[in-house]
Amino acid sequence: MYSSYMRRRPARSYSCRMSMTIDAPTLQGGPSLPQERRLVTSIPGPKSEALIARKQAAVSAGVGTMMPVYAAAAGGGVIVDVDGNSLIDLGSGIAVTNVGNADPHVTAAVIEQVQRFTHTCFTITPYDGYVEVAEALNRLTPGDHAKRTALFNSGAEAVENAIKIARYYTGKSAVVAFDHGYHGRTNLTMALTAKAMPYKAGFGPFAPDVYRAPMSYPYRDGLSGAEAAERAIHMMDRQIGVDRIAAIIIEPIQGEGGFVVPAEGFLPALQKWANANNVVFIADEVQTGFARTGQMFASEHEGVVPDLITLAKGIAGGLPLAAVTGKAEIMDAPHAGGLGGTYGGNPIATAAALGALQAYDEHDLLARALELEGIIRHELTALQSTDARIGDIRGRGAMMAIELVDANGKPDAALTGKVAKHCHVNGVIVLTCGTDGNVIRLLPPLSIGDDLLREGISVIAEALAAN
Ligand code: PLZ
Repeated sequence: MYSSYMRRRPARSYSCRMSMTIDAPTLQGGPSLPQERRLVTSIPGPKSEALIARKQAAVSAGVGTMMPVYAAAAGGGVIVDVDGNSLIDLGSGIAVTNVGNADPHVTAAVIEQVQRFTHTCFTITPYDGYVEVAEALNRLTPGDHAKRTALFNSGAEAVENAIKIARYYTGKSAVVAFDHGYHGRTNLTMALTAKAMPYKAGFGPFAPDVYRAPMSYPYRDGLSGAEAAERAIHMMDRQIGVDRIAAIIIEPIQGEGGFVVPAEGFLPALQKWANANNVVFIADEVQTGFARTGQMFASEHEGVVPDLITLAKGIAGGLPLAAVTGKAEIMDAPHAGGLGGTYGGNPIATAAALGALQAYDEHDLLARALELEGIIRHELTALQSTDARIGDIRGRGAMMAIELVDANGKPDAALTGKVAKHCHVNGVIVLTCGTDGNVIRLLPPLSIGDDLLREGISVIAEALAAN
């Protein structure tokens, strides 16, 4: 029974504008939560309904929400909502809780730190946790050259800073991103992001001197990695001129753009070209990083050694932290005081990161990501053999997706939306992505169990059968 494991804290109630009160049951999250899909109300239940109404009255309409339920606790492979429904989590809060929600390594480190001090500002009165995270990232990221790290708050902020550093180092200004790329929602990162709706429409003008090169998208373009790289390099040479290009930025596997895995050889060819032309090669591993793909960083699958790498999401078990790590001579180029921010590398977030890094190691989450890939590929391949609407299965590790198409092979966003909705109301959190909105992506926490993962995929199968 729900109440048998629910640990109620002293009753708290929150009164809202309409003087309605809602009990907020406080559960102990983390891996000890029962690992099951269990619906005790319709989705959304009454407590979530009430919160949805309050949200509408209090939160900017520009901030959309995908799931119609409000979270109360999470851990392992489930999120429990305020009505007591337990949902299978195949999203990890967009690839963040790789080590699992409320992982004990993370919560212990946070509690210890939050009781010592919560903030001093690293650029005013520094502390050791920041330095320790920098040392760890310098050690863990690809390449054995001398490295330096700077910490920030979000993926977008890391990307902004990587571009600043690349421009400073090269003395050049043009930046190249790729078709389907996603790099954030700030002004410069909106310029780098490909997709207009919902990220850019109405929010311009955007930062100048940003260009877009063609991506390698094997399912759609049929090109080899070498051919796709030649096409991109030709465009950059002819349309921009290499003597103007400070940096190229690319996700080794595209996230929001549709889990596009470039053809083998594409990334190494771009890296080689960049190195030969004083162009900083930035790998945006915000979504692919931290064991998600079965390597600590996705660049490693093809032996790519980026000049700079941007990191966030999986870095700190759910606390906001981001980083730029890269070659010492590039990272050390800006003048002292040129990089910073009030909260970057906040002590609670760095403590959480050190806890999360322990969890990656102790639970051997690299191996776990590959095991999850095996299960996902097996289940999805079986599904595809009887359903031609699954045009492509792709990804690596616990970052896998299906691209849904109609009878003519065209992207089928309507079907994708219906499949996702079916999953949501049946207790499975799945996310969609893709420039054409026709990709269902699976990003389970690496702490999910085999059976729960299989059950989640079986609900996707039901959703396809019902539509
Ligand atoms: N680079 C590769 O995936 C964030 C965005 C969700 P922030 N992706 C999820 C949304 O709707 O806003 C992302 C990413 C890559 C950069 C970012 C930006 O990271 O931490 O959201 O700023």
